[in-house]
Amino acid sequence: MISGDSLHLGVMQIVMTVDEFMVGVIAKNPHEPVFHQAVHEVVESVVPILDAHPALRNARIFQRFVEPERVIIFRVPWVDDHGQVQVNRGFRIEMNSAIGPYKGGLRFHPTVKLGILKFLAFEQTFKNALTTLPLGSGKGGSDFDPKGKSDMEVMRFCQSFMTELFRHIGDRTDVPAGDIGVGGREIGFLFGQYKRIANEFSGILTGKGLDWGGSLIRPEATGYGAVYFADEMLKTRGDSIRGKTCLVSGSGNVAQYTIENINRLGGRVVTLSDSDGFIYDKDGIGPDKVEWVKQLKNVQRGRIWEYAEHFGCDYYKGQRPWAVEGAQCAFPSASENEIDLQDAKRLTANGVYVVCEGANMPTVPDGAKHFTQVGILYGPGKAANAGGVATSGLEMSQNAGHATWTREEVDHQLLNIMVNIHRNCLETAEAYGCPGNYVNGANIAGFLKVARAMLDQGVV
Ligand code: NDP
Ligand code: 2IT
Repeated sequence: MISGDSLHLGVMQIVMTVDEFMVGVIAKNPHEPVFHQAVHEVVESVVPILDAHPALRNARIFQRFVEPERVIIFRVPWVDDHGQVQVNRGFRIEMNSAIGPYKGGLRFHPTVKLGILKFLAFEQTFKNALTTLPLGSGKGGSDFDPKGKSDMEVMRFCQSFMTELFRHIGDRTDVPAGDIGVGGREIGFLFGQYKRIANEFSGILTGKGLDWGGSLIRPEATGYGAVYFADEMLKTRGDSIRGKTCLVSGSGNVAQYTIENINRLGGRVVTLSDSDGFIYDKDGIGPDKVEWVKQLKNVQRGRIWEYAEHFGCDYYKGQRPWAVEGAQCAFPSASENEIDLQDAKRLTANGVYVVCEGANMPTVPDGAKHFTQVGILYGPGKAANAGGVATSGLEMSQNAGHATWTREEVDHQLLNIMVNIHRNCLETAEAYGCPGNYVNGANIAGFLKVARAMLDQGVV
């Protein structure tokens, strides 16, 4: 029930189709195709809700969803190891604070632009609502490329980035974390500079080191959570991840812990990738090999072809792993739009019937429609990868209570949260006439929670 249905705003009922709405979004946000893509998918899901609740349309709730509360863009100058001045651009999108402080990661990658961060911040609104924790939404980052930079260059960049960002964040205002290109090393440098210039030790970032306020299981959480979500989807068909052969893309944080959890739950992973290509290890990437990958990627910062050389398996340069035969599950865990329509068709033709998104929006819209039409178990990123930000929420709770929970305690809470998100998506999809459609379930459930809060709080 939407409490504001009887609220009189003194306006005629506003009626708008998906297409009319998108014309306005595109005109107002030109050159931001991934932002348009993310908005289009959600607006398709929520139009029936807007039709059913005039209070939401009349309060222009969805128009407010697509307009960030605040966008900060800033210059990030730094000096490289050759004494040359470099200039990057920094961003923070403070998207929606209806249900909690802005919360979402920082991405450092040369492709970062305003539109990419707006799509990620928009997705974060629904994802964070699904966690059941009091987390608003945000995203930030820079077009800085950490690849090939020395630790000292990364440190100088992070210090310059935080020298501007620090005035906008706070443990009850905006709490960034990691994303592509931002892991434990970067969070450490960012935290050190914040503490130095703010003269304050507080939980202004998540993904912190265990010795200085971090939470056990936060590094593992996104990957572990995606596998828990896949297992829940399989349970609806009396099945489980045990014995399944899985395709994983990426080889960073999300991919590494996705494989670790698939191994823990008795499945087997045969692929890994980076932006240069993928490896196919028909013997499976067991626990020892996962440790080797962590060393390669997180310490030596090497490339995935080195895995093929070391373990003597196949490497496919410039390709993605979606044509590999003999798998039942796929966990895209690298980047947006990494599964196109042809990949999606090939996956299902080869017998894959679980696609569980560790990455944000890794499937193009036609690919996602294909998965829904053929009726496979398709878990969209904003539900399936919510374990990362949820465990960030658990890190914030521990910081606020000056507490440190055990590994088992945090993992147990993560599992519970993923089970609840799964149930919420499934029940919402059922209630709104599209049983088994996790895309609509996630969009509608996330939307309703934030929309109700916005109605309660008036026109802000
Ligand atoms: P990492 O930086 O740790 O790893 C990213 C991986 O993806 C690397 O293997 C990278 O390869 C590959 N990659 C990046 N861009 C591309 C591209 N354009 N094409 C092919 N491969 C690419 O990042 P994460 O593992 O943290 O993030 C992966 C995905 O998961 C992203 O979509 C992120 O938004 C999402 N996510 C992350 C969460 C987290 O907690 N970290 C939480 C929820 C979602 P290379 O080294 O060659 O660049
Ligand atoms: O996309 C995401 O959810 C993240 N990168 C994690 C955000 C967070 O605040 O932990």
